[in-house]
Amino acid sequence: QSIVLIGAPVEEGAGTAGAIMGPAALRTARLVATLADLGHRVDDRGDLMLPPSLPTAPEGMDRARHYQRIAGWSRIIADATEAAMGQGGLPVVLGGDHSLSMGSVSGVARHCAKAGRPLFVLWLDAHADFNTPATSPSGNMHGMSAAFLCGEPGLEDLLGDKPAPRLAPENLTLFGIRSVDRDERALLADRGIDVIDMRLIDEFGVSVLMARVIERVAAAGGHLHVSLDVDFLDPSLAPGVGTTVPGGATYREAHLIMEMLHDSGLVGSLDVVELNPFLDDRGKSALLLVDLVASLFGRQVVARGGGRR
Ligand code: DIR
Ligand code: MN
Ligand code: MN
Ligand code: MN
Repeated sequence: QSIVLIGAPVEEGAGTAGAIMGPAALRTARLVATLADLGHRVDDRGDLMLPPSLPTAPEGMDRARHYQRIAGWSRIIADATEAAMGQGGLPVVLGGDHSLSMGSVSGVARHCAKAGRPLFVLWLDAHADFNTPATSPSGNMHGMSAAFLCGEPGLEDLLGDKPAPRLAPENLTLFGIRSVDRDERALLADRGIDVIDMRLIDEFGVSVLMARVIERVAAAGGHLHVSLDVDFLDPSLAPGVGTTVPGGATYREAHLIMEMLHDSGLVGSLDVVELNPFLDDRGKSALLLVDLVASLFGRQVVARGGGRR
């Protein structure tokens, strides 16, 4: 199976500019060679480009900043992940801010629906990204992507005439969460979203909590999409992101998660989002991300044998 790299230099979903440089920084940090050295076939498709003619915004979209551009991006990104999966590839979308997941996961969801496979999403993030245009205090669409995917109201025209099936809210796990807005918190509770916040991680450890997520996907024979937001990591490790939040995942927690995901054999698609090279410290965050992706794709300290353990 090929790993299909899809650059998505979208930055209008975030409040701070700079994520447009994310795909370039990940390539500079040797993402392609690193994956190839692990024995993978890597198909780097370069960066997507926003078409010059953008979708029009429905009435009242002023609460979703840069709606037209995000809608344009979402459509081409969804088509790209769906196509990659249709060709038997494993799409890795290089961001770009987290609004790109509205597109990437939608394309994956379309493929899974055709294949009759239930879709699960693991959202590694400091934030819940569960705002809607009505609840968002900022209007930044990178804070709305998880809610959009679960079918929350306000953005139903985003994908135009090729909408995607909604993600079942019970198949979404938010992991690493430590910053949630007031109305967003109420919505999460009401929808019964599985929220693994930092308190749970401190009490039980990532190993037990991740094993639970993996077991659920395995039992359902599901496809697991992983959406990795840089701010999931502690800001001391990964300063290259516009929305740092103290108390993030440690180096060892993050690698353990990636190693467990690799061993599960369940991950079929990935987003790496919110890297802002303009804010980074000599490429430190980009290099860490490439190391984490390497762990997800099989790098290990000593050979432990393949497959699920
Ligand atoms: C905040 C920040 N919850 C918002 N969100 C994100 O603007 O909706 N920051 N995603 O990375
Ligand atoms: Mn398939
Ligand atoms: Mn996010
Ligand atoms: Mn975040």
